[in-house]
Amino acid sequence: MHRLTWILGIVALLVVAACGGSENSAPAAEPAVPAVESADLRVDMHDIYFGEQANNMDNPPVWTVTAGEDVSIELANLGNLEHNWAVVKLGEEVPVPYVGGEEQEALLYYVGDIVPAGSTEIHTFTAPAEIGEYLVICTVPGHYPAMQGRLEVQ
Ligand SMILES: [Cu+2]
Repeated sequence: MHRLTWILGIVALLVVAACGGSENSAPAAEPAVPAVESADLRVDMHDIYFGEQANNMDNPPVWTVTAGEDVSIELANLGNLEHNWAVVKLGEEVPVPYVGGEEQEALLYYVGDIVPAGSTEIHTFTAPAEIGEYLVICTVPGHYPAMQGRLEVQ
């Protein structure tokens, strides 16, 4: 009788150990790499331009959205300076030369404010309700007009 109790105890311990082992191994079955977040728009920020080429004044990058929709935007600062992405109200002018700060009245909104050098941020904003082609600028002093693009609202 004593021996049977002892054997049952050992079996019980083994079962507990086996269950514990399977619980511990469960997290290892999950993906090691987290899923990549995807955004509706991607904006590459360089020193000192948006997009792929340093010719924003002649050929600004265009990002297209639907009026009034919620938009996620990835701001990838690939440069060594800080930048931002700010939408200017329709029909408003931004002074040139641009020293920063004087655009406040003309801005519809900033998205994400300042993006530090070498970092990527994902933000959401609501696209303007009014259809049109909006000027987008970086409001860091001296970056406009070299750093600009267009937000096409359809
Ligand atoms: Cu900038």
